[in-house]
Amino acid sequence: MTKRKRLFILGLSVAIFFGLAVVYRMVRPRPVEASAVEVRIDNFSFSPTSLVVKAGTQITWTNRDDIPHTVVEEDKVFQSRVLDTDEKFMFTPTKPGTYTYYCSLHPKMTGKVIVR
Ligand SMILES: [Cu+2]
Repeated sequence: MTKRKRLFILGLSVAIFFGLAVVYRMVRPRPVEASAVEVRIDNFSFSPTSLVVKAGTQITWTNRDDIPHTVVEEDKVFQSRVLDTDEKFMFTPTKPGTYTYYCSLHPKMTGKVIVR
């Protein structure tokens, strides 16, 4: 291989590497840059189902459904009482990690908060 060809391949590799890095930065889940975020509970689901936030971000769940729901973290890191229509529950995570939660009245309803 000529030196020229080798340089071309090296240059191409570097360009592809940085291209992929840029694409990765665009598609990876980024923390919501806000001091507070909302999760809607409606039609037996949490929306958004999965949320990425920075530690210290206040999360508010609001029950927009016609029936009661709860928000219970698997390891009881946070746990709401029974929320009737339009009632809210707030939690501010301080430790990074993945928190999976569900509705104790309808355990098939699940959601996730990823704290960075
Ligand atoms: Cu429920």
